Amino acid sequence: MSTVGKVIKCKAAVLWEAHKPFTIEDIEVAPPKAHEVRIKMVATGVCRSDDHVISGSLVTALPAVLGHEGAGIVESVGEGVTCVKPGDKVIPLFSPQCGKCRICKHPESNFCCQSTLTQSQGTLLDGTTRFSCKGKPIHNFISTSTFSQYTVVDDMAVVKIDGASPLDKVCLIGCGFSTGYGSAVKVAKVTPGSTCAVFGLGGVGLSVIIGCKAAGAARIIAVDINKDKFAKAKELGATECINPQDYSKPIQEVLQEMTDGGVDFSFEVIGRLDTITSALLSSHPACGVSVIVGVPPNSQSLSINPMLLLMGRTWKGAIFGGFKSKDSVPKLVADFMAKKFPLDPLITHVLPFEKINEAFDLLRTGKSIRTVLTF
Ligand code: CND
Ligand code: ZN
Ligand code: ZN
Repeated sequence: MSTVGKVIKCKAAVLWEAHKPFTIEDIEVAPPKAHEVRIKMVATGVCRSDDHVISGSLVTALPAVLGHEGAGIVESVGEGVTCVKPGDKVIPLFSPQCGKCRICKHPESNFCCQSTLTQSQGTLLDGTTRFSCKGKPIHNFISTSTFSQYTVVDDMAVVKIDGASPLDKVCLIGCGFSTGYGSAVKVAKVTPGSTCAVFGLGGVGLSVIIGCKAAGAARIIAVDINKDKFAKAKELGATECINPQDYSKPIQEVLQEMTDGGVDFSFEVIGRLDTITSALLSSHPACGVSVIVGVPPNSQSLSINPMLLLMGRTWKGAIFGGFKSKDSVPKLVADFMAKKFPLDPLITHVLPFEKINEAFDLLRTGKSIRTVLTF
């Protein structure tokens, strides 16, 4: 029986309040309105940014359906949708591309003016949500809300991908892989023969390493306080691995000594102010580029001596690896299908969607890289 035009009753993981586990709830998902797309989710990765919401470090309206690294199949489309049709395999885009705004027309930038990322109202573009539970509206999360059997997204926040692609793997292209890889190849523009330092070896940091290697870096120094992450970092291209806890001096001094004054490219892929500073200081003061990838705690600031930049250093950051999402995601999926980069090493666990709290425990205890939840 067709579900088109009808409310769908299904399961979703609802976060009712911060610092609490998810509860699997029966929710109602209203049909897509004009320029919206309803998607049957097939798989979703678990990224630290979702956990930042639970810990309160990233603020968004609650209760909400979180999740931003998913892949699924279009169930139905609202009026005026031309970019996808029912049955298409798709990836929802937490960093949308409206195609019309100043930034979408800018040759380099990717942070579309329609993005809801820096707002926390938790709705679709029209200011409302299609989710409800027990008669109460449930908020969306950054255009995606993938922790649900069905989700509705704006058509600027979804893209069709190769129909042959395995959704339980390419879901990582929806965030972790692309964010890390793009930070190296597109944002930093790592050069052949260069020296890189990557702080934080989760799914995103390891994807930075894949990008540094693909760009031809000669040295890739991986930095983490969890030495269990080192084997995988080496497998993916790290040439050295260091643990700041093994040294009595600040890690930036260790890196400066190891690299004749500082690395060419450093990446902070944790989301902490102290490591953002360490990564900046470990880049060479005259020629270094330091990229912020990790999402820092809400409303916190750093005080930096401008002299740190005056000698020529570059300090930058980006969302989604600087990729224009609609243009890039199908190409990245095609590159994965052509075996230009791996995703399997990033997936350490696969669990049924209902075990979502277990997946977050694995992330918090440092035991997983990416857990993929399957529906
Ligand atoms: P994950 O938690 O898997 O990895 C972080 C790694 O950092 C772990 O291996 C930790 O052991 C390590 N770590 C923690 N504290 C320290 C420390 N003090 N010194 C050294 N290492 C440490 O996270 P992830 O890979 O899923 O995500 C990483 C960050 O990227 C996180 O902040 C997330 O919110 C952010 C992000 C950014 C974007 C973007 O578009 N810019 C998109 N998604 C996620
Ligand atoms: Zn993410
Ligand atoms: Zn735009």
